[in-house]
Amino acid sequence: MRAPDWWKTAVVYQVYPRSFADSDGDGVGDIPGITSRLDHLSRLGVDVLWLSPVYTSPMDDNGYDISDYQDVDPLFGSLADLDALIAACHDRGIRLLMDLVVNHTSDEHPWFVESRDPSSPKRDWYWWRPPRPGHEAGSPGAEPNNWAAAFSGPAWQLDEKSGEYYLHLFSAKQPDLNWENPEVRQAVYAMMRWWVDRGVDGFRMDVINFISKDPTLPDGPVLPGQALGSPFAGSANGPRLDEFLAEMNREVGLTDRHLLTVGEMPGSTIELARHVTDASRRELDMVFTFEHVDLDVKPGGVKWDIADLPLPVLKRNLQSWQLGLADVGWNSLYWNNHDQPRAVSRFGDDSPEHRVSSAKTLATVLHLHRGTPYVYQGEELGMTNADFGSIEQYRDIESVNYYASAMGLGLDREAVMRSLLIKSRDNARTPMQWDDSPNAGFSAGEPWLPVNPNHTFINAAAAEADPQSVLAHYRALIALRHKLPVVSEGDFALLLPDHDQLWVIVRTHGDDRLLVLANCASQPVSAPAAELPDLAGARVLLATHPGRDGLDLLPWESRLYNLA
Ligand code: TEU
Repeated sequence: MRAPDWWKTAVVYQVYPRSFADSDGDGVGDIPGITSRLDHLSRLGVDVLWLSPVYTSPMDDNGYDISDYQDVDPLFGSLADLDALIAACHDRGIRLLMDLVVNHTSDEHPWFVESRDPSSPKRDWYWWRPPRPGHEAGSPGAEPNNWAAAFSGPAWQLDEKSGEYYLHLFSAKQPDLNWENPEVRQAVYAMMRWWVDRGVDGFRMDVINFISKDPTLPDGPVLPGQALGSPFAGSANGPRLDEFLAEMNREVGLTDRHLLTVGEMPGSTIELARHVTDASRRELDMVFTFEHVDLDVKPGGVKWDIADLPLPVLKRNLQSWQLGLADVGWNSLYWNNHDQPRAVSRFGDDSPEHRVSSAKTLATVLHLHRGTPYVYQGEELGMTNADFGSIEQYRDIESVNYYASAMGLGLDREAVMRSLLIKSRDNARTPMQWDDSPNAGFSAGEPWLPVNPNHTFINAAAAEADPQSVLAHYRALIALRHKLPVVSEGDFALLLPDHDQLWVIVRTHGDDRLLVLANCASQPVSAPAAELPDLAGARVLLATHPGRDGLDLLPWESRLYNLA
């Protein structure tokens, strides 16, 4: 039996199945491929595998558009393969988290197919609306409101047959479910129970704060330079979110069965996260905030409008979540995932000189916050952004649509390509780098997305052979979390909050005290002795440059001290 709060000492590893390991040579990763690589996870020491979607899907958004919640897409294998993966995980003491995508289905899901008929009992399972009054269906501006979809264009698609529009906050092939309808909710809960009975240990819930929407679907604010309105003022964190989350928890027995729940919540605030992760409310265990991954955007801009991110801004943001959820609730900790650029390219320095140190230092800093850390596949190797030279190399719907719409609007091509290079989701999706062979040991066939040429030296086999690798550093951090309650439970304090290079953290638990001293810059720095605890006699538990001491730090040098 699991302990109720088992996830407080756990580390989660995210697998993006399409890009992890291909067992059958079709160029796309699959479930047997994952099972064959579980040793990598065991050796890393992670407790949980979060599996991005493997359900039946037309793959408009790489599986986040689901047409059958209770089957596996043939591209990834079969239900039997998934059962085998769950069993193989459990044999190793690894728990398995399914991705739950229930804000929307695929337009090819039978529920939606049925819903296209206005007289069907499923009509109300989605958000169907007539054109804006006084407008003819299909004419410009006839959409029921001004919302933009996340993947470009309006969030409404006209169905010629009925003359009505349906809502899709993501692609037109991802219609939003209407959670106001109790039948929809019961159908989702029944599906979740079916997975729990199959042995899964919890759910990562895709855009779960979007399930409750203001039912009047009001127009959203239009940002300068944008043609359409933002839905997120009206659609995220809707009025019935707490009610739906609590009902889901109760109906599926999420807390009762000690399952892990993490809600992906774009636009969520500390206040909201504190509230929904307050254990006494029995809603969610933790949420994924977007605040720290939205900091490198120009004020008022969208994700493609890239701005510099001063270190104090990043440190203070993470600090505010630490303090905000210190006594109530729980944090998740992440630098990257399948939607975000690679951590080392974005927050570190992926040049040959600094890649290894900066990947290690970023890991130390994140894992020494209080919360549950998430490692995204390849992060533990210090994998970098994709470095694509042409638009033809991109596959991600968000990137491809953004490029097309930006070209349509006459934006500067070079600038758009630069934004994609830095922010495209495909940066995270290039195949996992297992070894230095031509396809990086990922596939015997032609990979669906190009392998990064740097796999010749950044790969798991090379990391295994090197005791100073990024991988070895992650292993040490994960082992420390399991061993020392001060890592998982200790109070958090940030020192030198305004220092623009140093990230200094103190963790305290009873008599135990740890200090992180990290230079988060590609220049050396001298740490101010007067503003730090006395380090004389402190033992170094983990360092980027073992054997060195003193307060003069090399670029990206960091140390974890035991002060007790
Ligand atoms: O992402 C939700 C989300 O809001 C963003 O991360 C989005 O993917 C995009 O990057 C904004 O720029 C979740 C999934 O993680 C993502 O892969 C899906 O595409 C999306 O929901 C729709 O299911």
